[in-house]
Amino acid sequence: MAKNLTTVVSSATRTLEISRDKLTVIIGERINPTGRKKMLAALQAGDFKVVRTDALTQVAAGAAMLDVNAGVPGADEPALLKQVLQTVMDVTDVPLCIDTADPQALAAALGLYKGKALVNSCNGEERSLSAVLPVVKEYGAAVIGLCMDDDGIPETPEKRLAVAGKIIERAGKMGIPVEDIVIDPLALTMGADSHAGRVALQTIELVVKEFGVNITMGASNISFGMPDRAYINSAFIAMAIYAGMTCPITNPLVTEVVTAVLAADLSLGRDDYGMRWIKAYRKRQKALKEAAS
Ligand code: THG
Repeated sequence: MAKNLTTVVSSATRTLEISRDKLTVIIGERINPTGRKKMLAALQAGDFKVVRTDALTQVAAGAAMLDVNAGVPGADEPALLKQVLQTVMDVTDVPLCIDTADPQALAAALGLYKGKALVNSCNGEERSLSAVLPVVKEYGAAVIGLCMDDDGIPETPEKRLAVAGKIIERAGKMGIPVEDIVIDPLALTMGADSHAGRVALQTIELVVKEFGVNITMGASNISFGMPDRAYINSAFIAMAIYAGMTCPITNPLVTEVVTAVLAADLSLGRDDYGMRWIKAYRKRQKALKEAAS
């Protein structure tokens, strides 16, 4: 059983520790034009109002970090990602997760970012390891490692563990410490494969036991194509937290998901005196009263 590691990320003014001994860190997923027509159209038109609003509402709803993705087809991604990132840094001080598959956009964003970012992501493919890890090292960032490689996404938890191990080993050889690697076991949709949830959960258990690293996941992927996604997502996220996930990438505007995270932290003894749960309850009550008046 490996020791639980702490990943430290920061903004210009705030430091955040991600660990299984602390409250779960929600990484707000919404600053991402993929699958969001309104944001895509706004970014294409050079309008950053939606980005500003999404940053503020997600933090108000409980996101302790924000994922920033500017993947607009045909756009100059290094330039656009920098603009989106600057917009987010202008309105909030939570640490950011820079979500791009383009190494040039990544370097441009890390050059602009103030603090220690979480890079989203590299995977076990040779091409990815050799392009992303040197940039991560140069800027002293932390990085998400996806459990997939040149052969695709492995079907079994054991094979995903092996990919995680390969990423951790390669990062270590480059001088990136193991605590700065956050593993994503990969949540695929259960709409296509009913075992997708179980495989992700078992991968979390294996990776945590072997390496003690922090774990993230695009936790709403699991329910794509299913009805009543919020119920699925909230049950799944609570189970994944018990298995060892520490920083889910998800939508904090969905009450079921946020309350499931709070209840999971309470149930695992991370919420002293239930103060956080009670505070969130009062906030919901206040919002209800304001909506009624
Ligand atoms: N792992 C890592 N990073 C990731 C993912 C992952 N980044 C991208 C993605 N997956 C996580 N981000 C999102 C963002 C949005 C949605 C899901 C995952 C989403 N959007 C709504 C939909 O498609 O129904 C649109 C909602 C809206 O318009 O408000 O669900 O797995 N490391």
